[in-house]
Amino acid sequence: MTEKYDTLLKTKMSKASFEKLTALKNPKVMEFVGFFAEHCDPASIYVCDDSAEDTKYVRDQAVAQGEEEILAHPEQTIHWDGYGDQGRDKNNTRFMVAKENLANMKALNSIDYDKGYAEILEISKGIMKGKDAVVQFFSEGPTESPFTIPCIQFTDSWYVAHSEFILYRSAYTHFFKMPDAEKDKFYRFIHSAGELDDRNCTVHVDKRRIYMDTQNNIVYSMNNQYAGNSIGLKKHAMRLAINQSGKEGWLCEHMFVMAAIDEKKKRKTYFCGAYPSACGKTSTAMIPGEKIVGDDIAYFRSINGEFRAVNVEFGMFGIIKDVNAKDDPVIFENLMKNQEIIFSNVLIGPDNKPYWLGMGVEPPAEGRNHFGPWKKGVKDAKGKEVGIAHGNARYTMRLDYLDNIDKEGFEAKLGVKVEGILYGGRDSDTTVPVEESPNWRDGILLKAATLESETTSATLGAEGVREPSPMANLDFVSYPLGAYTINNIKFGESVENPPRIFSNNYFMKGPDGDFMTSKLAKKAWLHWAEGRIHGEYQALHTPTGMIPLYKDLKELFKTHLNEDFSEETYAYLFTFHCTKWIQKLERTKAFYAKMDPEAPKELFDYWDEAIAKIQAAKDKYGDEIKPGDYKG
Ligand code: OXD
Ligand code: MN
Repeated sequence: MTEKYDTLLKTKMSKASFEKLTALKNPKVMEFVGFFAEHCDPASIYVCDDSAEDTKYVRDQAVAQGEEEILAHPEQTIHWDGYGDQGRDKNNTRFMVAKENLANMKALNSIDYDKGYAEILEISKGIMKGKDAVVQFFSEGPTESPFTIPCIQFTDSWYVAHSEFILYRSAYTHFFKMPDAEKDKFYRFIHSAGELDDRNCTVHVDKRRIYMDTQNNIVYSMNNQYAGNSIGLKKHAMRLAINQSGKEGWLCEHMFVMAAIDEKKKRKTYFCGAYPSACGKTSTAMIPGEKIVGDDIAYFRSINGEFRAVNVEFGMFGIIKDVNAKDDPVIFENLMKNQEIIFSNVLIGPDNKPYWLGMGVEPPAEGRNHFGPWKKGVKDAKGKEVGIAHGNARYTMRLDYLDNIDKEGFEAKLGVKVEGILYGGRDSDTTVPVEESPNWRDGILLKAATLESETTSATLGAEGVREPSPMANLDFVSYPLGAYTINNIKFGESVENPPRIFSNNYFMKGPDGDFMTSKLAKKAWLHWAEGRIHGEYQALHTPTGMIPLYKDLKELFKTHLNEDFSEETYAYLFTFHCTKWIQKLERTKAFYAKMDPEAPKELFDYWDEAIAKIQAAKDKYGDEIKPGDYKG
């Protein structure tokens, strides 16, 4: 059985690659690689271990095969995804689900298992013909730790392989050391960029499919390059892990991990945070003076009864738009250095340097971007003017280049003890900048499940529409939303001291429609939360939680930002809006009912009680309750 594909593999692999593979003595690895070697039929397959030579070889191949080009800083490269392959393809990303389970997975974009499997095998048959493929071994989270999820990636894209060496921990040795009993516990990712055009971009994006089998922990991704579609270890593994964690009672969340630092008190307090896109996630993780552990995905496990988290990744695949010297000095400075970075979908000027939207630098009037040769004013096939770079252009970079990395948390095999969780949404008129939840359960149901993001003039369609985004994790939740929400509640309640939960909203607008605080005010909100965790500040009650006292914020603004924070601004920002909150909870209820017809009644009962409480407050104190007026 194990030898089934040996003859074939020997024709496609060097002796060294074949030996690396067989040295693992892992029948499931051999079966996976053998099956797709035969089915996708690449000309050759290179097997990587954890050596520096292999990491270098993969980058060199990405350049030699034309998926990346070297820039003016020779350690930096540019990769372009096709014009129609610039973001996650939600429509063609589907869970393969057995017929009998299709009904309650409907809202999660599923496909009948047999139908999906037949379709993906058809699309992938011979898809790698004439191409060189690569096999890599990685770990989600640190290797050899209770958090580790081993993964294998088989791809014909050297850009994907290069990105993964930057973004994840290479784990060939971990596979090598796996005890026999665990040899079949790993995730498998098979990817092909498909046929490439003369710019080395995927041709058949109409046949782009990302099909996930959460029963067998395998993801098939075909005819794409954009990292959110192609990189198995990122959002595909995340969906598999969410599913697994639901069965096993832990959590995989779309969250950063950071440490708030109180220099004077010599305190380091770990926070995790979930924010829908464009709601302040990266800028919170990168607040000057604090430390970052990870910017995108966290696993939570109870370790000896403690709530502990790891950053799943080793690098960041960050949105580059608006990264500039003023707003994001640490990242900007790193992007300017001659160090290993893959830029994607930015403009490369005649000087062979990268330019992007919101860079704070005058861009050249011509160059090359995701559209091809570009000149100011150029229009695409639909007559739409092409900007200098795509709004979703990215940089791929190791996290440990950043001088604000928290090395201790980044390396910790047992993760860090999390003391605070932030859920940050975007609304211009309802939720306060920071509010603490009385307990874990209230936090999940009133802060996490109710998260919303309001459309802005920067997004397509109408402005001011609230889009529900429970836990900012909706795109990746891979089992019914009700059960996922219950698992969140249960997990926190199972540990001794669950983190305190806080909500954030950095986007409340003043009476004249402008923001009322500077962009860095988030540092004051964070340090209020940090102080609360350490028992430092009194709080005022609202129908949904606890808010700061004016005197404490005044001091926090002075100490951390050297800014004056006025009492009028405080009173405005921290006013409780009864009707708006009731509407928000009604939207949450309707959304849950739509997304998961089986969602447990206890969730709706909870929200109905919360609505009744707010209604009673409204009857007693009026629709708009000033801070301090509410007495419970
Ligand atoms: C995302 C990302 O799309 O992290 O969430 O890239
Ligand atoms: Mn993300």
